[in-house]
Amino acid sequence: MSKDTNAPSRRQFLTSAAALGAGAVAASAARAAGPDPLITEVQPWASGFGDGVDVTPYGLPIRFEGDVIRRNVEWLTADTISSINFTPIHALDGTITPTGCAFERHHSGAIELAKDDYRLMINGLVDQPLVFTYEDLERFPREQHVYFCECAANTGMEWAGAQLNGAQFTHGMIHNMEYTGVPLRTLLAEAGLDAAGELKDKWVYVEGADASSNGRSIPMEKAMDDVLVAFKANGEALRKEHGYPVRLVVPGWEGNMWVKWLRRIEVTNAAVESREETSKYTDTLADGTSRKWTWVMDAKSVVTSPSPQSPIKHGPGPLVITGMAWSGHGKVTRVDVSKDGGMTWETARIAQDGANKALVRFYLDTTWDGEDWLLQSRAIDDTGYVQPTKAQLREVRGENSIYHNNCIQTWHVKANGEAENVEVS
Ligand SMILES: Nc1nc2c(c(=O)[nH]1)N[C@H]1C(S)=C(S)[C@@H](COP(=O)(O)O)O[C@H]1N2
Ligand SMILES: [Mo]
Repeated sequence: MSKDTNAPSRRQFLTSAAALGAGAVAASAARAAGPDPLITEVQPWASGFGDGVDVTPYGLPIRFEGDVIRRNVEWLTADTISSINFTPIHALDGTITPTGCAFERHHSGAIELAKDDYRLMINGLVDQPLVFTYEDLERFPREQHVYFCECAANTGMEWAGAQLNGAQFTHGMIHNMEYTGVPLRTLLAEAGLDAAGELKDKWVYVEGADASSNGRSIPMEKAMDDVLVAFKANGEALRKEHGYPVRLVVPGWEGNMWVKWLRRIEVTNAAVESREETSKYTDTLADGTSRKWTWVMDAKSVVTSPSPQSPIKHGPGPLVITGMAWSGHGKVTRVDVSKDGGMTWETARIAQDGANKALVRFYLDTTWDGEDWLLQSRAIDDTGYVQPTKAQLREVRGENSIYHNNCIQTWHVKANGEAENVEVS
C-alpha cells in the first residue's frame, strides 16, 4: 500500500488540534514533544475486557486513589480508641465529603449497634416519656439537609505556631454530608412539648449509647430550631463510625454536640454541666480565665490546593487555587485569597452558593509564574463576620487554647511548587 504523503502526520494533527483549542491551557497540556504512545498505540485496557458488573457489589475508589484516605497523627493521642483521624481534604473537590474518608472522633471507640437493638428514650420534663425503636423513627416526616460537622479541636494544634504540614492535619477534622432525619422538635412534640413560651429556659441533655456517652446540654431554642435526629448520610445508612444507626445533627455547632449512637434525650431545667462541656471543649483566654461555652463554629476557610500534600506539579502558567469555607452562623458570602501573606486580596469564585451551615467550594483561576507565595484565604459570612488572623485571635485567646481556632492559614508556596505550613506575623 502506498503512503499518502500529503496526509498530515499524527503529530502534526495533534499540534494543530491543540492550537485550535481553547487558548493557553489546551496549548500547554498538549506541549509533549514527539509521538505519545498512550495516544498512538493500542493499550492493554483496550485489548481485552474489563471487570464484570458482579465484581464490586459495593464499590471502593480505584487503587490509583489509594492515597486519598483518613490518616491519624500518632503522637496526638495515647491510643486509637479515644482518638481522631482526619479527612483528606487536600485531595477532595466539591463540597460533599465521601463517607468512607470522612474523619472520625471517638471517646471510647466506634461501637456496633444493630437497628433491632436500638432504642431512643425521651424523658425528664415531658408530659409523656417515650421510647422509640428505629422503625418508630422512620414513621415521622423526614427532612434532608447538607451540613458541615467540625470538631472544636480542628486546627487546635496550630495555636502556638505552625505545626502540621498538611491541610488534612491542620483542617481535616471536618466533614460535610447530606443528612436525612426527623427534626428533634417533632419528637419532643410527640412527648408533649411544643414551642410554647414555657419551654424557653429549658434544655435537652443528649447522650450516646457508647461507654463514653458523650453527654451534652443543648438549649431548648436550638433543640426546637434545626437539630435533626438523623439516620442517613449521603443517601445511605450512617456508617458505624459516624453513629449507626442514629446520630444527632446540630447544624453549625461544635462536633462534640453531634452525639452518635443517640440513646437518650432528657428535658431539663438547666445545663447538666457534664465532663464534655466543662473540662473539655471550653476556651482558655489570654488572661487565664475560660469561656463557659462556645457552641457555634465561626467562619473559617482553608486553601486545599496548592497545599503541602498537594504541591504544584506543573511549570509556570495557569493555576487553579481551590479550597473550602464554612460558617456555623449561616452562609459564606465571600472568600478572598491572598498570595502575599494578607497584604493584598483577590475575591475568589464560590462554585455554588446558598449553603447554610455547609461547606462552599471556592476557586481562584490564576497564573503562577514560579514565584514564592504566602497563600491565604479568608471567609466572610452573611453576618458580616470576617475570618480573623492568628494574631487577632491570640490577642483574645493567648497561646494556651486548643479549641475553636478559626484563624487564617498560610501556606508558603515555593519556586519548586512545594508548599509548607508557615505563620506570618
Ligand atoms: N456518642 C458519642 N458521640 C460523639 C462522640 C463520641 O465519642 N461518642 N464524639 C464527638 C465528637 S468530639 C465529634 S467531633 C463528633 C465527630 O463525629 P464523626 O466521628 O462523625 O466525625 O462526634 C461527637 N459525637
Ligand atoms: Mo470533637
